[in-house]
Amino acid sequence: MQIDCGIIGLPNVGKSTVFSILTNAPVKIANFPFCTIHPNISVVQIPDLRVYQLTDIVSSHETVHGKIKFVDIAGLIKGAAQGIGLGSKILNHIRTTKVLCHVVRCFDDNETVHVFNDIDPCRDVDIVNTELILFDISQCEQSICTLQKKYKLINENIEQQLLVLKKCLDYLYDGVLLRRGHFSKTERTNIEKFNFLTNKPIVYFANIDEKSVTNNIYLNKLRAFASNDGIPLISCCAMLSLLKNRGDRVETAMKQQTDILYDTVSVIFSVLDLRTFFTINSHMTRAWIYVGGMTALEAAKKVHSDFKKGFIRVQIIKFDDFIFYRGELGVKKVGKICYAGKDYCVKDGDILKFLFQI
Ligand SMILES: Nc1nc2c(ncn2[C@@H]2O[C@H](COP(=O)(O)OP(=O)(O)OP(=O)(O)O)[C@@H](O)[C@H]2O)c(=O)[nH]1
Ligand SMILES: [Mg+2]
Repeated sequence: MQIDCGIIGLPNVGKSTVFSILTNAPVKIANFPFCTIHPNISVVQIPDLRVYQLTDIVSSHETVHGKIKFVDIAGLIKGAAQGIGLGSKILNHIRTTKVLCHVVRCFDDNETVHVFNDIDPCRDVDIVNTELILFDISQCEQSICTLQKKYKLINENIEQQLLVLKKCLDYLYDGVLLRRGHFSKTERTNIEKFNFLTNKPIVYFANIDEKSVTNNIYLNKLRAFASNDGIPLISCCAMLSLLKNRGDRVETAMKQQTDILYDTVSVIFSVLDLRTFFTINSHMTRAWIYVGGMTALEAAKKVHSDFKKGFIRVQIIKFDDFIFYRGELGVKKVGKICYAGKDYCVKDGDILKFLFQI
């Protein structure tokens, strides 16, 4: 499954710097607002040590890791949703992403321009949120209009969609982010397809400076704000990637870079309830990313449609057993291989083999 994460925030707060840390991609970083105009997009491997451990034992020819796509867009300012700055077009680039990473400036530096001339992370978050709400209002109004025009004869399904859209609009007019709204499970499923930005899970990325790693007042404020809202927060000094580019303290910078990608991916996995199962054979060791609650039959379909069609049962080896007993044969010897039917709920770290007939 494709995991994609949109990187948002005010202009010149370090979004592209964060993007370059996460992806190692060479991007334009400069000290002026709207340095990024066209989105930067890069796909990276999900760091999961288990994939290497499995490959080591299986010695397969190919190793396929899970992947995550990051999309770094231009900065948002007041009125962006109405076309000010680079306008609402930029927000379209992140409409289909699954999660948003909101970069917030938490460093003092007179040399680096802030669009409001002072540092106030909570205010900055509010401004960006307002733009997301305004963007969603226009999307929601358009969708209501299209549905009403397209279907003169209202059928039950359309009526349900219209009802839920009107409920969304009420929340948005009241300044409520849709992810905080109260919706039933069916309503949530109905909303999903409209890709509203305020309905996406969000992660705050506090961009701090090296000088105040231990006691940063901006970070403390943002942390309190985030915790009040139940939003996860990652903090890092994005500047470290620049140090690396200068060839300065290369090792430290690279280690931090890997740690930041690891932390970011872990938080994204947690907010999206993502897990990993594995398939192994002499050709390929492969990590598959899935949303929690998936059954063996759904997993079979993910791997190959034939596996689903002719599904008989699934063989399961736990990752820890596979490592401890050094492979399938070892696990078999101690009788730790399990078999289950199509309704088995796949667990993180399961190594699956599908038994099927054509
Ligand atoms: N002092 C300091 N400067 C930073 C830090 N992170 C980024 N910067 C500087 O902030 C400026 C903007 O960085 P970018 O990564 O281009 O910011 P952006 O948010 O992508 O900017 P736009 O694309 O214009 O919206 C650059 O001059 C960076 O060097 C940091 O942690 N500390
Ligand atoms: Mg940028």
